[in-house]
Amino acid sequence: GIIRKPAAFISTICDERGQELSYCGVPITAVLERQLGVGGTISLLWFQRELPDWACKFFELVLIVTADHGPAVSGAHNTMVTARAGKDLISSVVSGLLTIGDRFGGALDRAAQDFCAAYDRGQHPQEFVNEKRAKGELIMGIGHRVKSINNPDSRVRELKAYVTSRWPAWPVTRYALDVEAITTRKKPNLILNVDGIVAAAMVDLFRHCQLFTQEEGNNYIAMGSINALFVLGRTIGLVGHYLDQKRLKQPLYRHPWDDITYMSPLN
Ligand code: Q5B
Repeated sequence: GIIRKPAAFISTICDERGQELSYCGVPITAVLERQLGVGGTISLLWFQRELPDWACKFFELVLIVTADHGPAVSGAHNTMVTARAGKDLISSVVSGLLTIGDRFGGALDRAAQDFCAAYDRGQHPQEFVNEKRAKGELIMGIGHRVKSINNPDSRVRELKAYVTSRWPAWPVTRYALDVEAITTRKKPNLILNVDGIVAAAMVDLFRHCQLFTQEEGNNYIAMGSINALFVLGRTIGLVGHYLDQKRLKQPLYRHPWDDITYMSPLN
């Protein structure tokens, strides 16, 4: 009989071979006619299922509120410096993206894992905070350089309002808010930040939309799918900062000497 050559790749999210491109089996014309939008496209290409409208709209809300947070943050700064060094769009955007990590914009996956593990083991939020402190670990999804209870983050307020009005249940988000109530008593800037609220909401989305098993939800978190929302959103802003610097014809950046403390160990 005919022996089929084993395929080098398996792909399960997109098929462009027929007359019409399809995203996870849904023809592109249907994606457009049914107005699935960017949220619905993420739902098909990342999660291989059609998630409910409230979930797709949430993805779009996250993309909007994480798109940019000014020129001073690590990602935008790197992109601007790179653009001003004469580099191209991709190099400049990638140099911004590479700053995303635990402390800046990339705390979502670990925040999701930590909040949901603590919630699942029935740990009181105060014990969770105490345990983190005892281990000398920062709580992912908590804290902000400039936002605080006295200068609230409107992005977090909007996300919280959306989740608490649209989610079938949101116990992990409740847990994260209970943690925030404790940490802000210690320092006003130890708020539930934009990473933290998206992370907790995504755990509740995976668990309560009735379209994922718990194992599937946990796997998507472990794979980095929640950080991916921030990465995708912030890419919009990084492209904006690149274009801005080029449009303004900004010269090569050199950091001023008076803003550097030179300390040689031999002097
Ligand atoms: N302390 C965010 O730090 C920041 C604590 C904590 C317990 C915590 C810090 C942090 C966890 C990671 C996280 C996402 C680095 C942040 C984002 C996107 C962004 C960014 C933008 C955008 C801020 C001072 C004192 C120390 C610390 C204690 C601080 N955080 N304790 N758990 N999580 N958070 N990252 O203000 O006793 O004085 O020694 O790493 O969630 O990135 O806009 O900027 O859209 O672009 O520099 O919003 O919180 O404070 O590190 O000097 O600490 O607070 O132990 O205590 P800060 P530090 P002590 S959202």
